Amino acid sequence: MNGPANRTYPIENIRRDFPILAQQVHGKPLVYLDNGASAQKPSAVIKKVSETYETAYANVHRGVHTMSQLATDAMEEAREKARAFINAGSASEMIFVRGATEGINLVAAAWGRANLVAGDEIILSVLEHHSNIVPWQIVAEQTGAVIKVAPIDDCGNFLFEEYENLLSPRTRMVAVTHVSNALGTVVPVDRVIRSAHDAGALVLIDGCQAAPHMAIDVRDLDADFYVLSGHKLYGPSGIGLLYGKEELLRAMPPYQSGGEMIDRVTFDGTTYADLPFKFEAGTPDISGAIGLGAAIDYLNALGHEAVADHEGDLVEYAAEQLSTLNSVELVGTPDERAAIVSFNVRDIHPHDVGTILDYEGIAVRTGHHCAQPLMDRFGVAATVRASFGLYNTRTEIDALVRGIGRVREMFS
Ligand code: C6P
Repeated sequence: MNGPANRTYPIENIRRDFPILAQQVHGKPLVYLDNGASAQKPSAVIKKVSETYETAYANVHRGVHTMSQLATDAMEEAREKARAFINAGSASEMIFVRGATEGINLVAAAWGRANLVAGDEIILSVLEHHSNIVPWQIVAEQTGAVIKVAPIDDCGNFLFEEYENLLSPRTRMVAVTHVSNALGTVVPVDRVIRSAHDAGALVLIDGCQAAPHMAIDVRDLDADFYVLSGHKLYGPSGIGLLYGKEELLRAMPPYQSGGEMIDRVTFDGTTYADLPFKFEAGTPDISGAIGLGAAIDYLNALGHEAVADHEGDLVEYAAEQLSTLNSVELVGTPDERAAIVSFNVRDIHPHDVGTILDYEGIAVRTGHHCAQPLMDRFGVAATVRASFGLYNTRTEIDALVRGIGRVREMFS
C-alpha cells in the first residue's frame, strides 16, 4: 500500500507521469529520495522540451521569421506562468537565470557592488547553502562590507530574536533561505522581511527548497529578491528564476553583458535593454524556460495544497519511523520542516550508508550538502539526507527504513 493519509491524492497516476520511476537500480525498484538535489521530470515536461525542438525552435527575440516568433512567444508565455506562480507584479520582474546560484550571484554582484560600502552589514543565517554565502563573501571582500550570521538552536530552528538583535542601521541586505536544504527547517521569512524592512535593509530569499513544496507569494511576503531553480521544481536543469522588485532591478547595473541585453551599442558607449532583458545577456536556455513553464502547469494542476499535505504526511512519517531506530540519529528536528530529513547511522560513514542504500535501489544524498557551516554547527562532517517529492510514498519510506537495517547488518 502506497499510503498516504489523504486517499484522494492520485498518487498512482502521479507516479505514472514520471517515466524514470519505473526504472530498476541494481535489480530493485528505484526509490528516489534525492529530490532536494534535483527532482525527476513528468512526461509533460519531457514532451514539451522535445516538442519545442521538434516544432517551434529558433533563437528568441531576434528573428522576424516564424520559428523565432513561435519560440519567443513560448518563452514569454513561460515567463508569464512563472510570474503568476510566485505572484510577481509584472513579467519585467522575472529574470531567467541558470538557477538559484546564478540569481544570487547576480544580486550580490550587480546590487552589492553598486550599493555596499565599507562597514555596511549583510546578514545571512547559519542554515545557508554555499550559494547564499560565497557570493556575499566575495562582494564583502570587494566593498569592505561585513557579514553577520543569524544563529539556529540545537533543533535547527531559526532564532528570530537573535536575528533581530543583529539588525542595525548599517544592515543593507538580509539574505536567507526559505527552507534549509540540509535540515528542511522552514524559516519564518515573512517576519524576517518585516523586521529587515523596519531596519531599512533589503531582503533576498533563497527559495530553492521552498518553491516545490509550498505556495509562494512574493508580493504578500514583500520580498525584494526571490530566487529558485527549475530542476528542483520538476523542470529542466540549467534554468531558474530571479524575481526582483522593478525599481530595484531598474536601478541596478547589468550583471553580464553582450547580446540581447542592449538597446544601442556604439564604440562611444552602450545603452541597455529594458527589463527583464537587461539581465539576460546572450542566448538563454530557451527550451529550459519553456519546460519550466510546463512544470509549473503540472504543479498547478495538482494544486500546492494537495502536494503540501502529501509531503507533510511523508516527512512526518519519515521522521517518526527513523526516530524509532536506535542506530539512527536525526540531525535537526525543527518545529516546522518541509520535505527533508537528515540523519546519521551510528558508527557508519554517511557515504557508506548511501552506497549500501543505492544497492537497495534507494537514492539519497550524503555529504555536507553544500552547507559546511551548518554541518560545523552540528559538529558533523556529513549526513544522510532523504528529501521527498510529490510522487514519493510511505512505502518508499518503509524501504528506506529496511535499507538502513541492511546497512546495519553489513556493518555488524
Ligand atoms: N541544493 C542540494 O542537494 P542550483 O545548484 O543553483 O540549482 O541551487 C543552489 C542551491 C541554492 N540554495 C539552496 C537552498 C539549495 O538547496 C541549492 C541546491 C542542492 O541541496 C544541490 S547542492
